[in-house]
Amino acid sequence: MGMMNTHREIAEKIALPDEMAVISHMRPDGDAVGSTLALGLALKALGKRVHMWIEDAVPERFSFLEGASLIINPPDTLPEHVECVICVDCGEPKRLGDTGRSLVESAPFTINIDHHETNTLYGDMNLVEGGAAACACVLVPLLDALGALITPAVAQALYVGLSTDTGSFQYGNTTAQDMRLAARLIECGVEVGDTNRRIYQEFPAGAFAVQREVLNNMVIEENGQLVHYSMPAGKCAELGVGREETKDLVDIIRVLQGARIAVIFEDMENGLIRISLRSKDPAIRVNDVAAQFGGGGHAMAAGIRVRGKLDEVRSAILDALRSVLKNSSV
Ligand SMILES: [Mn+2]
Repeated sequence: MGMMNTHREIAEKIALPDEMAVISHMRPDGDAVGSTLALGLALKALGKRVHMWIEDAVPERFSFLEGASLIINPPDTLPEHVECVICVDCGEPKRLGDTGRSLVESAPFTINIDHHETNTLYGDMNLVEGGAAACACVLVPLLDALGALITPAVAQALYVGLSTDTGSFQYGNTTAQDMRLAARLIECGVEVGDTNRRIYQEFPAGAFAVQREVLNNMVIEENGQLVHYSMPAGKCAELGVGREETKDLVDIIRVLQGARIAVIFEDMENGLIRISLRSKDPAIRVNDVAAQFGGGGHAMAAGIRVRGKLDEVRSAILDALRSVLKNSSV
């Protein structure tokens, strides 16, 4: 545990077993789905028997990816012949969900491939690049070391991971090397227009009901520096949408011109309040505020899950954010 390995060492280890599993974090995003599929499909093409596991369904917008239907919920027990479980895009075993975590704990060998700075190096072997924009970026040199072919399906899965984790190449984490990787993936067969249309320009009707709700009820304060929205208990049912439609709500309000902090408060109806925090100002580290309430994340994107009442939790967190704004006034 705790040791870092090279691409070469991991490739040599992966080459040995006949049957293995690839697993990623619950509530999967594009990089979780894309990394699971890219590695899973590449290993299958090398003749391995491969299981692909993610707790919670693959989101609708990624279900067009070739092989997406091969991703299933983690089984209750480890299949008999699985010799190795490879975790991708997952900073800590807890994020795999209860079933996934117990599978990893019972696996004869685990490999941890990730790009979260906070990764706990929980694998028997670990390949973690904290500075990489996406787990997909960490996987490509490994696929090369394995001698795996980047087929159009593998390239598309990697491209979706890279594109979604860089905010379609808009976030500051996007490097020239990422652009070169994107170019290589396009050369390997990614259809850029079709892929981007499917992941960014095809929202189900329910998503509009949620967007209307957010835009009608968002609160702007502190001279426009702080914008927030609260989703009360029962709202999803009232709008006729599932929880998966509430995943990226903070992106709807964070684009407010002049906003420095955007927050979504969501009553999860199980006694928990979920909070998503975004900073648009490098001087404001929302993960520090999240840490005060038992949460964490990145400096400009953090989250909290806390037990309590929506209005009480909200007023405590907003107070903390207002004082952060006061102490770093522009
Ligand atoms: Mn990722």
